Amino acid sequence: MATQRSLILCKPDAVQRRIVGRIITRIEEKGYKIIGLKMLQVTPELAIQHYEEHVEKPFYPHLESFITASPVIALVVEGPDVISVMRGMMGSTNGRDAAPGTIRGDFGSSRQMNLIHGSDSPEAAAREIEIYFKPEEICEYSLDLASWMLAADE
Ligand code: D4T
Repeated sequence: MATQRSLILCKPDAVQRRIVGRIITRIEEKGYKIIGLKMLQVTPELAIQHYEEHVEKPFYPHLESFITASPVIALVVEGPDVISVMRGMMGSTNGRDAAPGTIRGDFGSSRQMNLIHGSDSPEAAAREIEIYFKPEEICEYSLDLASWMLAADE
């Protein structure tokens, strides 16, 4: 078990559909700690930085139009194995394939408008957190309930 951080985005469709609160509730109910949170407008330059691995792909122009179409909510979330656990909670990329009970499976049926982004590796998380947050925008604090959420020998 590793305590990790992940960059989570509630994408423009989540903001427009007003389900950001429900997505954040799932993160809080899971027991993860939100250590950074803000609303911002993704610019084309930021989209290129974020999606650098996809910039040459045929779907990129559509992806950029979508991600810049409305503000997003960006979060830094911390907790045990949060990167893979959040990916599980999000579900498959395409909402039509995502399992019921996952965020994408419960709230969407699109591949592009898939509501949420979560870092897919520790390296991606470090890179993406740096893109979206200044160090002083991240709050380090302890959760008083932490000793009831994870055993000391885990
Ligand atoms: P993100 O990165 O947004 O959390 O999504 P995933 O990790 O689940 O999926 P991804 O990197 O493969 O794709 C990034 C982003 O591009 C959209 N997309 C993807 C698209 O519009 N058309 C496509 O053909 C693919 C493969 C969806 C998510």
